[in-house]
Amino acid sequence: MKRIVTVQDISCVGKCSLTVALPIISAMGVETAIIPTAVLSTHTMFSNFTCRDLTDEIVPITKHWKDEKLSFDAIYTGYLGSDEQIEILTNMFREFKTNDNVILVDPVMADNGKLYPAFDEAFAAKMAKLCGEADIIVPNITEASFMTGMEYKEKYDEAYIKEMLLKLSELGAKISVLTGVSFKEGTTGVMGYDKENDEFYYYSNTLLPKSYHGTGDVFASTTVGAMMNGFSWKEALQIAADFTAECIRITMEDPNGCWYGVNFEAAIPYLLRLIGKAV
Ligand code: PXL
Repeated sequence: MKRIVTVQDISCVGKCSLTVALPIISAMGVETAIIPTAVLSTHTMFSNFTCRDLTDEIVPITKHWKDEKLSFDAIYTGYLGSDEQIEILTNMFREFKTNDNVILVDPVMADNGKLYPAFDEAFAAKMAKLCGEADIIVPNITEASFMTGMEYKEKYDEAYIKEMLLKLSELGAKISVLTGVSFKEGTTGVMGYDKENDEFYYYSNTLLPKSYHGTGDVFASTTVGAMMNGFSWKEALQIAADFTAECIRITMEDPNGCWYGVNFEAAIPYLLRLIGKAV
């Protein structure tokens, strides 16, 4: 069985970060070790959330794992809370990188043209460096604009997206992916660039009329899970985009669907069919 480790916060209620990554990647048949970087009562889109930082635990955990000679087929980082955590993760990547494993960084820090409240431009610059240590990165357009210095645009053409992908790839990752990319009204998709093969890949779905928190985490988790199931990066993006769209569709149709996250649980059977693991 493949084993990955994902490093991000645990928002106790919120259907994001670890409460999404752990069940989705496990359901895909992949052992999912975790390092919780902080414990929050909810994600940060709620008011008055509590937060306990766990930065001091990260190095002792990884040191123990080194002593136990544990290795990982993938390392996947999501929401990180501070510059210090980014530094620690940079060192962890160097310690646990092998010729065969995959490092995926989702530089969670911004959306809709703005940084999330906890972050500033200096943090974005540090996150850009962490992206340079990864094999594959999956920012949205806002995050990519902060990391590349390119202007954030709501209306854009293919040339803008391709230029952004080329700038992202200069950070260092082999595969750079932009999420939430649309070239046609009523659609949304992802575009990736493989710098070793100088190849772009675009995949889109019908745009659903509602957006929910945590869908980026659903997408990134599914991408990792699909790659661990032997799918190519392009197939993995397609599986992740289809699954994320299905999660949104199911949530929209649920009269009790909540605002803070998607009903990914109900879409797991669909995901298993997508990866050929349906029972
Ligand atoms: O879904 C990304 C995410 C993860 N973790 C926390 C967040 C967010 C987005 O706002 O607040 C704590």
